[in-house]
Amino acid sequence: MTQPALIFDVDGTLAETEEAHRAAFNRAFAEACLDWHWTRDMYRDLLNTTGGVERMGAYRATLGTEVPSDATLRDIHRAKTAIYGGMLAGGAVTLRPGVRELIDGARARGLPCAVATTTSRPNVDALTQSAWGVPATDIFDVIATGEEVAAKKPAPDLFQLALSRLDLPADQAIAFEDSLNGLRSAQGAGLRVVVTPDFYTEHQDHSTADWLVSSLMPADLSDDLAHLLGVHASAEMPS
Ligand code: XBP
Ligand code: MG
Repeated sequence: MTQPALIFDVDGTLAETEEAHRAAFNRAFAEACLDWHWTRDMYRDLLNTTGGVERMGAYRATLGTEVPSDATLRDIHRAKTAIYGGMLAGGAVTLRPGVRELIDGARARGLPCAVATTTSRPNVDALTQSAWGVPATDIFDVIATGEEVAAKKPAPDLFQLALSRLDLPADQAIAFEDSLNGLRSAQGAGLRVVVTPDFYTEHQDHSTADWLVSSLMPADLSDDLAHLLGVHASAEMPS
């Protein structure tokens, strides 16, 4: 088979962004004079609901209240996105080990690289600006983000949208994910999936993944995956 296109999740996969998201939510709550504060333990459960607005709605439901209104939650989420963008511009997040080398190497070999993420387009640009100093379109051939689909992960819509924009069938691409919701989404679109769990997802069952790896560094890839990606286990020269 020819080398596959690569479709990347963003949050948790390209970078451990969720602590920045959580801090941005908490700052936005405080600025809105809302007495919500999400701890790490709460956030681990809250992440089962993908999408920031949906996550706030799910939390509101646990409180048994209908306030703040949906419109207010959307306003708070807009503020949260601005806060998060500022945090990334200030260098709050770096790429996970191996990500830069994998993507830069794939691009150099002409493999299409795409994004399929629940988060919004400004947040994808914030990450590529911070990590590569360029907008997302300079790194990724195709970008599919949460505001473009009817159903977020674990629905397959985001990966289906990325595949249709790549103009490729699912068997000519591989998805990279960190979470069970993401794994289900990618598998629902018929993709083979590499899962690299992170701080917030390591407790989940990712056993149905095609590859389960601790990082995307060459040394952590299985031989078949490294071969498929055209990655060599060590770039070191023999001494
Ligand atoms: C990540 C998410 C996102 C972020 C917050 O899911 O669920 O909602 O936590 O982003 P995945 P927004 O990595 O599976 O795509 O607040 O911009 O929605
Ligand atoms: Mg993720």
